[in-house]
Amino acid sequence: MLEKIKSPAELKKIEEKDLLILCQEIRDYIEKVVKQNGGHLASNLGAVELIVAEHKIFDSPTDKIIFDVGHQSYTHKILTGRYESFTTIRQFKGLSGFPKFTESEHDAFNTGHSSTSISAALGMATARDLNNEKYHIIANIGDGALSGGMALEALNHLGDINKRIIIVLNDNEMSISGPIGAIAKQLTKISSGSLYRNFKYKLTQKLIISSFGRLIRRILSRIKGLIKYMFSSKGIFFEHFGLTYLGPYDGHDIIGLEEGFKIAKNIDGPSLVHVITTKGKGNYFAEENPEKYHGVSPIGNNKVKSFTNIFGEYLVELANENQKITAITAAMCTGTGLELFREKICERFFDVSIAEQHGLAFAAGQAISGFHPFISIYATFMQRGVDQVIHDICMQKLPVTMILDRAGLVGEDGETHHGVFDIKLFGAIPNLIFMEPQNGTELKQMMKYAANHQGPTMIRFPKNATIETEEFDEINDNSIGDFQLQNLNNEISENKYAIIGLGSEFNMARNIASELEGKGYDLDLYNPRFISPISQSTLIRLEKYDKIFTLENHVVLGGFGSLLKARLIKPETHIFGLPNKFIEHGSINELRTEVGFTQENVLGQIERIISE
Ligand SMILES: Cc1ncc(C[n+]2csc(CCOP(=O)(O)OP(=O)(O)O)c2C)c(N)n1
Repeated sequence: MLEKIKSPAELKKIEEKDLLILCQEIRDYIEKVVKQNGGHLASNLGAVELIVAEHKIFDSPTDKIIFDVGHQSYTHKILTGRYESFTTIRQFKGLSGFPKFTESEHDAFNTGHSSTSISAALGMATARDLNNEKYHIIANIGDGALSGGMALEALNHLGDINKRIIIVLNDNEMSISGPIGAIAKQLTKISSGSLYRNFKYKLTQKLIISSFGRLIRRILSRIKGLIKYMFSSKGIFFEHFGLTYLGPYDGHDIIGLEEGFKIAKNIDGPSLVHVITTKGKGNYFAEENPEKYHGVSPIGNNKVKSFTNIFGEYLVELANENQKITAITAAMCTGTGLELFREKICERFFDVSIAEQHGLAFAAGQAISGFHPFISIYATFMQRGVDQVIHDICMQKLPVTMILDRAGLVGEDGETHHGVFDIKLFGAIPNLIFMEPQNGTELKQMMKYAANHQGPTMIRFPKNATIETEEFDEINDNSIGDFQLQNLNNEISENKYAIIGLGSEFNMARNIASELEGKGYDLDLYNPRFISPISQSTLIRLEKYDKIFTLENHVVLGGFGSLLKARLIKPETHIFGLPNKFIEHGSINELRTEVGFTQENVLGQIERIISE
C-alpha cells in the first residue's frame, strides 16, 4: 500500500479499515531503513498514527505542518512523495534526517534544534492573517521540547495575541531521558485521569474491526471530544495561555485523533490537542528502553572509546575526590556521557531539561555559591547560550567548566548539528580559558586543571573515537596559553615554517609534517591546546616563523587560525579548516572530501606554498 502513496491526497483515499495495515507498513519500513542508515528510531515509531491522522485531516502543503526538533518527521517524509528516496535518509546527497523546505514543499519550516515550533507557527499565523489568508498552521511539539524556554516564551506571547494555530502535543512522557520538571508532572496528572484511561486501546481495537463498529467509534470519539472540550478542566494549565485544550487523545487510535483534529480545525483561536503516544511503539526493545533507542547507529558499528566516554568516566573520578564538583546536562545525559555520574553521584547530578540557557545561568548560581559545575552541552546547542556564557559566567569570573561535546563536523545529522561556530562565538571572551585536547589523556589533564581553576573554562572535543597515551606536560597556571612544540624528533629547531593542529586535527598536522619531512621540508609541529588565551611567550615565539599553517575542525572565518592570525605581525598565516557555510549531511569523511579538508589536499596546498 505504502509505495503507491505519492502524496497526502492518495493517503486520503485509503479506506479506513486499511489504515492499521498501512501504519504497520510504515513502521516496518522505518525500522528497516534506520537499521541500515542510523537515525531516530523510537520517536518516529511513536508518531506514526499521529502523522497519518494529521495528513488525513489537514491539507498540506496549503496547511502548514511544523515538526519541533524534526527528528520525528520520517512518516511525514514517507507520505509526502519521499517513499523511495527515504532509503537515502541521512546519507550524503540523500534525504535529510530533519525537515527541509528545499527537499519538499510539505516541509513548512526547517528544524533540528528544539522548542522553536510554536514561535515559528505564531510568526506564520500573524503573516497569514495580515495577508487575509485562511489556512491552518499546526505545530507538532513533544513534551520534552515543550520544556524548552523558547516554547514557553512563545506560549506567553500566544496568550497575548491569540492567533489561530493548532499545537499538537505529542506526549510520550519522555524527552531523550525521562521527563523533567513541573510541566511534565502536570502532563502526567492529565493523562493518568480515569476518563482517558477508561477509554483506551482495547475498546478502540474492538470497534474498528467492522465498518459499523468504526462508525460507532467515530461517533463516540466525536461526542467524547466535544464533551471534554466543553466541560473538561483537565487542560486548565494550557487554558491559562488562552489555548482551547482538547484531549487527551490516544495517539495510536487514528479515528480518535481525526475527530480531535476536526474539532481543532473549527476552533476560532489557538488550540492544543494533547496526544498520548508510546515512544518506540511497535518495537519491543524501543518501547522497553526508549532512551537507548532514541537515536541509533547503523548496524555493524564497532564500539570504540570516544572523548565523550573518557569525559564521563573521568568526571566521576574527579567528583569522587572533590565534593564540590557537580554535573549538569540539558536533556542529553546519555549523549554527553553522564550516565555513570547520574548513577553514582545522583545528588550532584542535574538534568535541567532542554534548557541550555537556564542550565548555564544555573551553573553560575552554583559556582557563585562555592561549587564547581561541569556543564556539558553539544557545541551546536551551546549556540543558544552565548549571553549566559558572557554575562553570567565569564563576566563574573565564575568557576564553571563548559564542555562542548560534538564540536566540529558531526556527520549524518547535518547542518543543524555540526558544531562549527563555537570558536567564532566563544573564541576570545575575557576571563575564559578555552581549550581543545588532541586525545583522551590530554582531555583528562585539561579537566583536572579546569576543576582546580578559580575561573571559567571551556573544553571542546569532537564526536570521534580517541586514544589514551602517556602523560603530557601538566597544565598549570604558568603554562596557560602556551602552545606545545611537539617536533617529530623532539628537537627544538629553527625552522622557517610551523604547522599547528588544533585538538583533533593535531594528528593530521603530525602526518603532514612527517610526509613533508620525508620530502626534505622541515616544519615545526605544535599542539596548541589553547584557543584562548594565547600566551605572550607563544606569540613572541611564533613571530619568528616566515609561514604558519593552522588546522582546525571549525569554520575558517572567525575560528582558531583567524584569531591567531589577528594577533601576529610577521608570519604569513594560512588557515585550513571548514568553509564558512552551512555544511550538509553525510559521513564525516564524505563531508571533509566535499569541502576539501582532507590530509591529502592540505598537504598538497602546504607543499605548494612552501616550495614557491
Ligand atoms: C536546543 C536543543 N537541545 C537538545 C536537543 C537534542 N534533542 C533532540 S530530541 C530531544 C528530546 C525531545 O523530546 P520530545 O520533544 O519529548 O520528543 P521525543 O523524542 O520524546 O518524541 C533532545 C533533547 C535539540 N535537538 N535541541
